[in-house]
Order: sequence, then C-alpha cells, then structure tokens
Amino acid sequence: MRYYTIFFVAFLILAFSKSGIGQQQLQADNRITLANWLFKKDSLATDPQDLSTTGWSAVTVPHSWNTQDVMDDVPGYYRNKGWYKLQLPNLTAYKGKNLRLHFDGANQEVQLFVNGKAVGTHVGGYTAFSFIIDPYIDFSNSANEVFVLVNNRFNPDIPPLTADFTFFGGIYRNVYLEVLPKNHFSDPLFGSKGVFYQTTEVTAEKAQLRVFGRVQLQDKKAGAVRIKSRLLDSNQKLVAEVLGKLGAQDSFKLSFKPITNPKLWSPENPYRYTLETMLLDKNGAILDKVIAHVGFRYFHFDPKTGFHLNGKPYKLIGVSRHQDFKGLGNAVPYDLQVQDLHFLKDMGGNFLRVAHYPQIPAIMEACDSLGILTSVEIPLVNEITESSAFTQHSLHMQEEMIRQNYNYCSVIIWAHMNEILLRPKFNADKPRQEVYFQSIYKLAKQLDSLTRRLDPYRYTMLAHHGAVELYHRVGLTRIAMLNGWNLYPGWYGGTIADFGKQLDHIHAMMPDIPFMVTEYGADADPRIHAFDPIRFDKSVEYAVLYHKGYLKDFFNRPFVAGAFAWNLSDFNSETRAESMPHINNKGLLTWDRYPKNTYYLYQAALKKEPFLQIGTALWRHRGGIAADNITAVVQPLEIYSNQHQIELTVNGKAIATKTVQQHSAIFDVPFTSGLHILKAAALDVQGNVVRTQTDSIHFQLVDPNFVEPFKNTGAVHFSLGENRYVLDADKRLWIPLRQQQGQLWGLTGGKDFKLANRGEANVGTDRNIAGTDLDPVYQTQQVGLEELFFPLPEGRYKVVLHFAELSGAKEKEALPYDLENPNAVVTQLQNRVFNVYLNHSLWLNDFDLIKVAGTQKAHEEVAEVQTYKNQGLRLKFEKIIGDPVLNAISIYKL
Ligand code: GCB
Repeated sequence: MRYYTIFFVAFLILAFSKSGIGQQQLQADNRITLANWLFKKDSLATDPQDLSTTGWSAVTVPHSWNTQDVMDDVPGYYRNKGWYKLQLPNLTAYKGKNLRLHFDGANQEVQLFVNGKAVGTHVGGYTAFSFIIDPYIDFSNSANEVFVLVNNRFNPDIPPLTADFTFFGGIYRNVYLEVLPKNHFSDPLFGSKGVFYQTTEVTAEKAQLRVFGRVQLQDKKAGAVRIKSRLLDSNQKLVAEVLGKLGAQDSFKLSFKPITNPKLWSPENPYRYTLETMLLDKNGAILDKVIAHVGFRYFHFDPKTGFHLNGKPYKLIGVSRHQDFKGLGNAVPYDLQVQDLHFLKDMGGNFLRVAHYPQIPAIMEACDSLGILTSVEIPLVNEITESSAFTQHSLHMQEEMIRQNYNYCSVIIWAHMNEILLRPKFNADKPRQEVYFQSIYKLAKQLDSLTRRLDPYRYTMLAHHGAVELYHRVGLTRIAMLNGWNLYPGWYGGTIADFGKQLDHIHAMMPDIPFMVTEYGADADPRIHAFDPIRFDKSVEYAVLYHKGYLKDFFNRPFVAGAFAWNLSDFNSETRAESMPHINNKGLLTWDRYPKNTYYLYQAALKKEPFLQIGTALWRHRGGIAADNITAVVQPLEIYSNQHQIELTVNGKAIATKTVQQHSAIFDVPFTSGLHILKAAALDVQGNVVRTQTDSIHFQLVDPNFVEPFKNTGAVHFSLGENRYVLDADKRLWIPLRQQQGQLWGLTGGKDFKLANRGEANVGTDRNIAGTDLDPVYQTQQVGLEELFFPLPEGRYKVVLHFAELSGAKEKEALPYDLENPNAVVTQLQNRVFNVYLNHSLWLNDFDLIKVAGTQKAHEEVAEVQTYKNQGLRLKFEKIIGDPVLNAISIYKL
C-alpha cells in the first residue's frame, strides 16, 4: 500500500473536489478501482479504429466472457479476442503525476491503447502488470479513452498449453488507476511495488531484516533522495528504523540492526510487524511510501523428519486451490475468494498450495493474516514448447510471481512445473523424445536457478505425477530443493492402500530429498451416494474412504513433510466429461462452496477444538426399498468427530453409542417413511458430553405395496444399471433399481451397461449426455431388460421412461491423468429396435432410440395410465433388433 504525505493527500482531495471526481473514488492506497467497462467480442479487430461503435455491453470487472459457454453441451469455449473500453475519470487534477493502469490479471494476452495509441502489451494470464499512461493522457481534456484488447487464444509460446482447468478469458481480476508522485518506488517490468524485504536469519532470540528495491526518479530536482524503513509492532510502536542512500541505478539496500526476541509468526499465532519504507527528499519530506507486513519465522525441510517451523517438527496439511466459482468463472469478487481461506482455516489446515498459478493479492494477504503457509507456482503444466519465446515467457512469469509475492511471509516455497511429463511429446519417436525431455530439464534448471538467485531464503519445488521413475530418469527430481508428488492410487488405478507403499518407495529411492504430497484426491459428485462404494463411482462415500486411507498413511510417516488435498473446491475443467460434465469434482467443497462430507472428515481429523458433525452434507433426502414385510430400511449414517465416542438418537430412540475410529463412527439407522430427527452427542474419554448436534433426514420409503413412496413427493424415481443413489438439483431422489431379489416386483432381465476394458471401476459411461444435467442417471443403463413391474395401488399415474444411447460414443479427448486408462474408451454403436408394452397395450412400437435421439443424448417418453386393483404397472420390453435398454423411470401419482 502506498501513502503520501499529508500535504499530498490534502492536495489530491482539494483537486478532486474541484474537478468534480467524487472524493470517495480515491481509495486510501491512492488508487481508483476501475470496475465499469464496455465490452464486446471481436475476433478481427487489431486496433481500436477497426471497432464499430455498436454492439458494446456494460460489464463489471472482474469479468470473463466464458462464464456460460464452458458449461454447455458444445465442446470448447470462446478462445479469441475480447475488447474492453472505458472513459477514464477526469484527470486534470493529476497533471504532473505519474499515472499507472494496474491490472491484477487478465487472461492471457493484453494490449493497451490510450487515446488511440498503443501503450504496451502483457503476456500471461495469472500475474499482475502495470502500464505507465500519463504520457498518453490529455490533461486539458476530461475525455481520455482506454481500450484493452484481451486474447485467450491458444498460443504455443505461452504457458499453460494444456491443463485440467479452464482458461477463462477476460479482465477477470481488478483494475486500478494508480496516482503516484513523480519520484516513487518502482518495478515497472514486473508489476510489484518495488520494495522487498528478507528475513535473512531468524531465531527465537534475534532476527535479521533487510530491505531492498528500486526507485524511479522523474523529478531530479527533489535532490539527494534517501530511503528510510521503520519497523512497527502490532500496536504501531516503533521497534527499529534504518536510513540509507540510493545506490547504483537508483537501487537501495538497507539492513536493520538485529531485532532481539522477535515475536514469531506461525499458523497458530500469525503475528506480524508493519514495515514502512519511505522515499525522502533532501528536506526529509516523504515522497512515496510502501507498507509491507513482516512475519518472522524460520523453517527447514529435512528428508527424514519432514518440515520444521520455528524449531519444531510441523506437519504441513492443507489443500490446493483453484480460483473459479460457480457461475462466475475466474471473475470472482475478492471477498468471495477470501472466504476460501476461512474454509481452509476452519478445516484445521495450515497450508495452501496456490495451484496452478499465482492468485490475487487478497488471497496471499489472507494467508499471512490467518496463518496459512503457502507455496506459489507458475502455470507451467503438462508440457512445454521448445521455443525461446516459451522459455522467456516462463522465466518472466516466474520473476513476476516472485517479485509480486515476495513480501508475504506465508510463502515458503516457489514452484515452477506441474506434472511436466504428463503429456510427453514425440511418443512415436523416442530419440526425439529424449531431446524434448532434455529441453524440459534445461528449462527447469533455468527456472530453478533464477528462483534461487531472486530469493535465497525460500525453497524451490517441482510437482511431479506418479511416474516416479520417469521423472527420476530425466533428472527432474534433482533440480529443485523439494519434490512434490501428485499421487492418486485408489483413484486413477491401483488401490487406496498403494498410497503408503508409494510414499515408502519414493523415500527409499531418494532418501536425501525432502518431499511432499502436492496432490491427492478422488471425485465426489455431491449428488451421488453409495453404500458399497467402489473406485471411480464418483460417490461421496468412496471419496471419504479414500481420504481416510491417505490421512492415515501420511500421518504415519514423519519423512513426508506435507500433504495437500486436491482440491479445496470443485472447479471447472471444460474438457472433462464425468458425471458432472466440465467439472472436476475432487473438491472438499462444491463449486459454490458447500461442504461435502469429505470436508467434515478433515475437520474431525485436524481441528484441535472439540468437533462433531453429522454427515448429512447435501444428502438430507434419502430413500430406499424395503424388503417384503419390513417397514424400515437400514442405512449407514456416518458422524464425524475428534472425540472418543458418539451417541446417536433418531426420533427420540437411542440407536447406539460408538467409539470413533479414523475420525468417525458409522451407525446403522432403521429409516421409516418421513422425517427423522437426528441427535448426536460427542463424548470425551471420561464420558462427558462435549458437543451435541441436531439434524434431520427425510426418508422416502419404497414399501412393497407402493403406498409410502408417493406420500410426500407424489413421485418415485428409479435409476437402472447402478447401485448409487442420486439426489438431483430439483431434490428428486433416484433410487437404484436392481434385479428382483425375492421381492414381488421390480426389474427382470438384462445387465448393467459397462465400458469395455475398464475393469472393476466401471459405472456407466464417462461421456457427457447432452440435453440434461442429470448425467449420472442417464450415464447408467440396464441393457437387455425384459420387464418392470410395480405393484401400484389403483389410480392414475404418469410414467416417464428416461433413455440415452450410451454406445457409439465418439472419440473424446483422453484424460491423461487417468494413468491406467489414458485413452478414452470408444464403444461400438449398437443398433437396437424394440417394443415397449404398458400393461399389455403397445406403447412404443419399433422404438429406435438412435433414430429418435441419436447417441449420448437424453430422451424421455411419457405416458399416462390407469391401474386397477391388484393390477399394478407392468412394462414389457420386447426385442426386435439388438438389446432393449432403459436408463431410468419416473412414476408420478396423478
Ligand atoms: C493432477 C493435476 C491437476 C488435476 C488433477 C486431477 O495431477 O495436477 O491439475 O486437476 O490431477 O484431478 O486429475
């Protein structure tokens, strides 16, 4: 933050009131936020002159043009040019000042025009940048016009080239007009404030503090300029100060005398000092001032004992974070973004991997103030381009990132490549591939040496994927000071138990290099639940099992310094199909930040204060099929706690008292029809109740007479070809309907649709089903079914059959993360024609699903029917060509 002398501020206020610019526009940091712009897409124009005056719409920055098209059924999203324009506020009052347009970020190539003249360009979507604009301003005229051309096209010279996240286009972070004095701290090439501090040596007894940077002197008359730095404690009391002169090229370097008994910064006590650095004129008046916050902490990584903070072993545990939010793309208001850090803190986490790119200042500031250690990285993901432009852009981004985030004490690691061997080029030409690998090695070396040179007081890191031997062979494991490993056994292949083995293997292979698990995670579609979860079924329950296994193996191994769940929240990845197309569901929170049960698991595992939470996250409408003559359905209910035992009563009836194991206890609850009030109590080892919680579940019981299921909702929905329960956005519960099992009703014939070569982790298809958001229901199917029978009471009903042809899926982009199945599975088109009879009358005659709907597309057939006493509803599927299929059925009582 910048502050000027009282005189200067007073001058500005006066000038503002004279010029008519509302004084409220001048923020305390002498910036004006420029939020209201006009926008239009124009892929042809290269200059403001080419643009027509029509077709502009008003937008608020942060803004992205991809908030909608990343979610539709059409593959791809607009990756081209967007134009922004704005009339600057009246600037007459700023004549003689240095004016800058500062962008916190825009994706990904930017060109700025002021009053028709090209001012400058910036490359890279995730770092801040500034342009000096006063030379282009007409101070005698109140109308100064700015045009910004933003392009998010694929550019082989700019990282990221490919990644499992969406490259939302637009000015998606804040823009400010900054008013600076002629002589000021400066870092024009790298978008930082130009003042940096280092804590070169810290112990509990003393701390060494050094300040350095550069100034821009446009007004030489100010005379011999000096620099003064003051360190204040949290009560704003002066602790120490230092005065110095400018050196070569207007740079400066100041060293404080050792600070004795410094108060240390830690996640538990994020104590910060304030550092004011001032540019003084020859009379000692302040020309410019930059404020930073100083956290004194010392740390090191040890290959055997992991991370140590302020002299003590300290397990780093937390998450990675993407910056997008449901409906907003990457254009997320800063306050909403900062809320993520509160989720992390309240989870008991102490670390944020700022992945896969630098994020907004407000995020870093929140990490400092809340006490969350961080690593920050540039978006060099999956692959590189062997061009000097790509190298230069990567190096420049790394330097921007380091300089812009230098003064955040939470940062302990600078990273620069993520899974860079995930998409190895030249697979068909091995000698050429070796050359490519060497180019990657060389770039990694350059980035690492640059980082060590710019910041000798932090660690460097590369994050690799599970191909341990390959990274080691290429030499990438020996470049950075730390290795990060993104490990997914039990998700992409293997079993959950393989995680521990992999950790031991890495340690044995590289016993002298400290390492962390920079990613691990499993998809949890918040709508999907399973009581017999299996890998890749996308159920929340499988993800809970997965995270439990990983937590245990991580905490058992002191040599693993840290582990960061992938990801804090679900996020957009346009190219993904999945049960929720375009979304990566590995979040502990949903895309709009509602906790899943996995989040509660972490709270129970990590929080220090007593914790109790009934695992009803987004799953308060349950249901199930009762066996003949039974009036209740027993289903598991998981309750999370860090206490000794949990006691549960349901509708006033004691269910059980259970001992907590692996952060939870699982109760068998007999659910009947309707509302269930759940009361849980957590007990400490002495048997004292330390926490209580009340919650509720509504249960839709499907009884053998079909009286209950219509009671509250008037409808019942069954999904075929799967064991999972799906609660959709309209609160419709899809209950799995399996083959008859001694019941007098249900499904006869056929089998679950399965993808070829997928092995046991195989629930339905992995393709987007067009025309519906109910993909998980349409993605599964009963193939070759013969009959459905429901013993419905006499009455009128509406029957809806839900179909989607799952065979014949076109080739889709393979998911390289899926190491066991990196190639998308193509299923051969199955022609099928069949008849469907409804209570003996022919309903669908020669029904040809592909003809009526095509493939991978949701299709409904609707009929009304009157049933009579003891008749029920019978649907017969009669095969003509191929196998009849059905994905789901809904029955509404009319
Ligand atoms: C990874 C990548 C990350 C992906 C993640 C996943 O290893 O680093 O960008 O999103 O896996 O979910 O597959």
